[in-house]
Amino acid sequence: MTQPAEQHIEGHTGQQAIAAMKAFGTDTLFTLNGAHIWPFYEGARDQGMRVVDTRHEQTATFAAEAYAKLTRKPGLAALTAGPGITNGTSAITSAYFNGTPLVVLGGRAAEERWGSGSLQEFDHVPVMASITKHAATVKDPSQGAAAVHAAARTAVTPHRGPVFLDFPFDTIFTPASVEVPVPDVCVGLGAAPDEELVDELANAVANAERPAFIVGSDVYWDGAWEPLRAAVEHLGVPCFFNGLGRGTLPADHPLAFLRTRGVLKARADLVVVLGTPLDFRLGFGKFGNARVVHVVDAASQKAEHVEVLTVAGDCNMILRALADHTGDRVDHSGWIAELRAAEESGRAADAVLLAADAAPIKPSRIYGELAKRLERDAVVICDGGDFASYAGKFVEVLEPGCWLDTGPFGCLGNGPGYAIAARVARPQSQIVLLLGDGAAGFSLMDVDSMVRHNLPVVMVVGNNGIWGLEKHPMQFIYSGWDMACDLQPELRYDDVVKALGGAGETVRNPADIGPALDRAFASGVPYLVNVLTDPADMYPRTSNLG
Ligand SMILES: Cc1ncc(C[n+]2csc(CCOP(=O)(O)OP(=O)(O)O)c2C)c(N)n1
Ligand SMILES: [Mg+2]
Repeated sequence: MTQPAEQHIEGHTGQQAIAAMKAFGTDTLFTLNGAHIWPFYEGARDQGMRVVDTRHEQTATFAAEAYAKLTRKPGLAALTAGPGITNGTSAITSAYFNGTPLVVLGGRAAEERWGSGSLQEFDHVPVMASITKHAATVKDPSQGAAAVHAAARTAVTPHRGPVFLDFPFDTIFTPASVEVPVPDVCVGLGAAPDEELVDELANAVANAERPAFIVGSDVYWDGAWEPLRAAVEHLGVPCFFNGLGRGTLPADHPLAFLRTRGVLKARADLVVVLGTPLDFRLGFGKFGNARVVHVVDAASQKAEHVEVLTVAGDCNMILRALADHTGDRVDHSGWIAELRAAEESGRAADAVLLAADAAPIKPSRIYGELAKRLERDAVVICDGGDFASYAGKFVEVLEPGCWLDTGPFGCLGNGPGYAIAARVARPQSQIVLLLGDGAAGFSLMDVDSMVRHNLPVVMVVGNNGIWGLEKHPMQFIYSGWDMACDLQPELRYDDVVKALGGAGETVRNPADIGPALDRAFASGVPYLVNVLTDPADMYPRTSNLG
């Protein structure tokens, strides 16, 4: 890397901090007001950075995380001292689990009077240390820009993640005259992989009878979708996806599979998991008798709970090497045909569910109606239990960066923040937010932020009147008993949105879902389609969450 250029900035330390972020291409700040952080706002004003203020710091921080997910630039949230920062904790933790590059700038009580009991005097750093790549307090005004520059660089360096810096009141308001570093490059910071291990991987794929890839978020973060396509087309490897891996190969590509994980587990002899942890979503890294190889974007991501060949390094470099493999290779066309046949029969079975005419409405029918209306670059966001799991089963993702789930931290309430950022980052695309009715309760107030900032989003609530993903398992495990699983039936979440300045409607009949979605897409405002669904419907879950 060459020496970064510099930009001279006069102003409060907080202004320097924002200038340093802007240099990374980050053009939006998500926040909720507090006097401790006003100089960040001065910086945003000076830098022409858009400021989107929300009604809860959790929403602001989730929005900043999703901005990163959608742009692959570092996301930026500014949170006021004390409760502003603690309110951001769940979203910062989500970013940590998701490997999302996020910079959170916090206010902090004055250093000069530390220990005397200033308002919101709280040492955030120990709280943040366990959920970030780095957490620190910036005490020297001359170091504000440099600290933020280093923070953003840490955030975007694989394995990516959140970084937290707080600025004491008497630092952030102190004028400073500094050179703000400008990064010359903020992608391609990944390490080169060990060539021998890459060769071993390439030979294993080429020589396997029935290999498969499971493609996760770090392939997306590394921007490696072209090398992925080249590698799997060259070696003939069927692909499965999770997280932001969805869409790295379009769901309609002949090597993309959505419905055949059962066949994968039963029949694959080699599973290469790329850029996602071997966690509960992937059977903790066990796929029947298949050999497992784990490709990670940094050595820190090596799994400790299983003994597998691990190849660490930039996904572009690893996948390009696979695409360039020259030795002999087994013909995988029979295996691909076997999976394709299973996929087609799964698709036929799904078609029945997607067209389900039952009343009360089956959630699958909502997805059937949605599928007919989604454009290739639609951004689909999930927030909920069973209703969101159906999205994972039925939504076909056709482009990179179009699928936002909460990830393995599984924090309900991510949806409205994610949707706000999606509309900011993709002004022309359809933005669809799928909400369980339980999930909707966490942050629906932030429809107000969508309205104030003119951010139209289509929201669909699968309203079954219960915390379904808890109620059904509780009923099963306790043989018919449950507690704390019920919500008010038929609540009018659409009326909440209307009260906040958006629009919406409630749907009770399957035939009315499609026309309601059409009105929602045409409305140009935050619009909530409140679909009353069957509380008896249970997602057919096979994975072990624990
Ligand atoms: C912040 C948070 N609190 C609690 C949970 C536990 N939890 C997971 S799924 C779920 C039920 C979600 O219900 P809803 O959003 O209505 O979706 P449904 O399962 O009914 O479709 C709950 C409570 C969680 N994941 N996150
Ligand atoms: Mg529910």
